[in-house]
Amino acid sequence: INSSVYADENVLRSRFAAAMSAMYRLEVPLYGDLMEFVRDINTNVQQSIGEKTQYSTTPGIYASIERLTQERHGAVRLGTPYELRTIRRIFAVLGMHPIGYYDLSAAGLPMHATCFRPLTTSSLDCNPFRIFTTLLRPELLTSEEARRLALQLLEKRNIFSEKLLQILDEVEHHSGKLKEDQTEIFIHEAMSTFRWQPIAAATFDQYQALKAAHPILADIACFQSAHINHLTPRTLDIVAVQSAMKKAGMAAKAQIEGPPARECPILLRQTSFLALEEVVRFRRDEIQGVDALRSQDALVKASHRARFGEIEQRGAAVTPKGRELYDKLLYESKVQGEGAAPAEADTITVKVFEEYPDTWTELRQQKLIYCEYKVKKENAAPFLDVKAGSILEQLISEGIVEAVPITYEDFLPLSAAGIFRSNMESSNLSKCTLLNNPTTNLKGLEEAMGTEITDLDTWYIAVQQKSLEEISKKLRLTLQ
Ligand code: OOG
Ligand code: NI
Repeated sequence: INSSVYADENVLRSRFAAAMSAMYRLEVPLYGDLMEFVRDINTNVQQSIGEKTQYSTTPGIYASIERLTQERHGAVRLGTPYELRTIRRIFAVLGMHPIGYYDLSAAGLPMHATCFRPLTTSSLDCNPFRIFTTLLRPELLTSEEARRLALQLLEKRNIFSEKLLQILDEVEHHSGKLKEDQTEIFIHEAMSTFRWQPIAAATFDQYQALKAAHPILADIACFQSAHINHLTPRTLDIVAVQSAMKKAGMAAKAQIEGPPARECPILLRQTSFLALEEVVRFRRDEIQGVDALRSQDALVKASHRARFGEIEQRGAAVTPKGRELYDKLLYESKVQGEGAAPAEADTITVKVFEEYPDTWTELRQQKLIYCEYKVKKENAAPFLDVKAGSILEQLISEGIVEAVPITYEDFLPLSAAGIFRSNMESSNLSKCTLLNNPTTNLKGLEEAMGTEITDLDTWYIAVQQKSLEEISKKLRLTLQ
């Protein structure tokens, strides 16, 4: 078989991401403005490498401006296991696979999530497109009535075209590969699953009933597609973009989610501008047929807020020990900053996080972050003393090996919940309750999807371990 018959999944993912970006730019023009701020600021930061030491070790700083300019994550909210399984099949064609489990129930949201992204470092370098994908957990809703209505609406809708399903079957028949000449139609058909549909699948009454039960429920269950609800460019300086957003009059969220600004960025910092009010048309009642949908007068004109803009700055991936310290300090800053004004709360967070080491050497030596190790001097004859502690650390201080923090490629559940909340009408949100003590349910999400989810730490450990094996081989040393 001629391999050029099949599309390369990295190229395909780039084309898909570009198509989605173009679509979203038309749907939400502010997203286009945001991308321009981010591109300009990233270019400035990269040009200042060498001048400002502040940036010189920021993870991703040496990434090509091309990778940074095209790098995005998006998010979709799904209603049923069938939708999740089918989305999983679409993303598999693009080389994106589920990794990480995010329980959002602790934050009062009846849902859990995973992220679809490339799983090899080389495909991440080609295009790190990610989609944060949430699935509704109807069993957590307290209102029996709202649950029944949501499930009834979800059962009736079909967010995938016949053509798309047919292509997916063919692809799976050809061991997961899409034929090159099917690329265009595949992207076109898949896009319709994620496109905003201005005519709702629910009636206005149904929409209002679900919104009263939980605002997120209305967004998940009332529409004809799984509309992409944001696309997030990655910036090298989130504070600079945040102030550019405010200057341009965008309704930027008051606080940046995640860790505070640090010399050595860790994990992920995110902020967003609030969802737009969008015109939606609803049917008046359920018995109205297709004909009614063609006549605009028969529809109720209302609006819905779901889609927003977001930016992110990525730092180093942390180990479970590093994560524990992060969670502890974040909790402490929330407790201490309770009721404080945003600026004051930020100051408190910075103060609390002074306990988190802030040099790459300390972070690495205390095993708080993951690193990729690289040989800098190939033929050096180092003086190593087995009794003087870690051989690896000796190689680093001799300048033979370089330790590069691994970029955090994933998400944070509390930050995600903060982003969700800032984009819902919060007056409604405080009234929402979930079933008492919801438990995390990784197995449930895996069963719904029909595949296993790669564990985050397992993934980062493997990347680190592979680099250790490579340097061991190059230097002919045994490293632990
Ligand atoms: C997803 C919100 C979470 C992030 O970057 O953490 C998210 C959603 O609103 O559907 O996108
Ligand atoms: Ni996001």
